[in-house]
Amino acid sequence: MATSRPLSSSSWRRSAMAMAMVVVLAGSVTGARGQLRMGFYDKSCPGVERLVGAFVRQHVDRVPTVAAALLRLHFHDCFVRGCDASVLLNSTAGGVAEKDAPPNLTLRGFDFVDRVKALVEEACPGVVSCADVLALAARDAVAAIGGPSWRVPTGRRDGTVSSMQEALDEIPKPSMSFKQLTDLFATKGLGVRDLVWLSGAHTIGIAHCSSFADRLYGHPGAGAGNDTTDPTLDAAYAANLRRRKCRAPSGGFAEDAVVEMDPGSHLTFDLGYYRALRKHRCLLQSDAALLTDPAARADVESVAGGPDEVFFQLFARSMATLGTVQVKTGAEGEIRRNCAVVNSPSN
Ligand code: HEM
Ligand SMILES: *[C@@H]1O[C@H](CO)[C@@H](O)[C@H](O)[C@H]1NC(C)=O
Ligand SMILES: *[C@@H]1O[C@H](CO)[C@@H](O)[C@H](O)[C@H]1NC(C)=O
Ligand SMILES: CC(=O)N[C@H]1CO[C@H](CO)[C@@H](O)[C@@H]1O
Repeated sequence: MATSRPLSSSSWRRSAMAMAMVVVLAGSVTGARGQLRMGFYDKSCPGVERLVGAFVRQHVDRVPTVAAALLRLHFHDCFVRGCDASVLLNSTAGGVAEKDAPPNLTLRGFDFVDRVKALVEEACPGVVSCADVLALAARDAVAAIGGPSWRVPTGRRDGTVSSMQEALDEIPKPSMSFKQLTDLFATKGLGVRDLVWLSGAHTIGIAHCSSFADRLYGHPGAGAGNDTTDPTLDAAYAANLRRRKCRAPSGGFAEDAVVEMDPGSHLTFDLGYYRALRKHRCLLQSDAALLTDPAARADVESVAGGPDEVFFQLFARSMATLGTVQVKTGAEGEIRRNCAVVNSPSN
């Protein structure tokens, strides 16, 4: 727009504003998120998405618990160094990896991702990233147990660094308050509602008793001489956890016992999580935290009323956003051949 006429101050302001908008828009298009695209492998590895989908469906039909494992892996991956498959790397002599950090101790599904990746490598060696394989497999696994599906643009590149300390710092802890959770999500470009809808992932899967032990015993919110259970946990449900689900045969507390996150339907992607949460029957303090914020609580109550489709759409949209967090694209990173090790470990 070459014009020799000096701009009046108001039209200067207008064009400055327009320019600012162009910069903002260009930023979102050329930023890493913009470089992911639907069907990134259409030419370089045609059929890869069908290959992943078929393998995942076949296995999830037989072993539905795989779905929760993959969904959580994808989430943990995206929260540390962006969705770059760093979560899949093994520890090395150089350092302890995310995999081996305490909050990650209970992650499952590594073998499964390695098997999908091996299949993909057979079809197209060195083309498809582990980060994309994980993002696609998580999506397909949730769909396979009757949950929603979402768009997964591809083109993620794999990182070469995995650090236990970063996982400790970046993965949300079940003991976190609403404010701590929303602050952490904000650092990933995720809003309050993304927290509310993504927490709905806890409608599937399991938790170890150690993950919510402090809600059952010695909870600081309970008075001395009282039952020390977290008062925000339904009393009958808490008693059942203490006396049955988390009780070792010896009578002590069974740290390693596992409990269904959504009792009765932990293999089905449904509204069970929000319905249980409404009744204060969720295992984690971070779940209960959603009820401590009036707006989040209203969201929980409205989505719990159904139908499933409303939650599905909201969850799908937030998952699509989660899958783009701080991704590496273009010439960044590498396409790992084996998801557990970087291509040139000597570097
Ligand atoms: C909001 C913060 C979150 C916290 C504090 C949190 C924490 C946890 C904890 C402590 C467990 C139980 C681990 C165990 O004891 O074995 C768990 C399980 C799980 N989480 Fe989360 N989580 C959060 C958000 C999410 C998100 C956003 C997703 C996915 C979108 C997710 C997906 C899952 C799944 C699927 C399981 C079950 C895993 C299995 O069956 O092995 N979580 N989470
Ligand atoms: C990564 O670690 C797992 C578990 O320790 C092991 O079974 C696997 O062989 C390792 N993978 C590589 C490529 O070293
Ligand atoms: C026990 O809990 C009740 C209700 O929360 C409270 O009123 C009472 O003061 C507590 N007792 C003690 C000894 O802390
Ligand atoms: C394999 C590994 O690194 N395990 C660690 C998990 O976390 C506990 C503490 O909770 C450590 O003691 C382990 O070394």
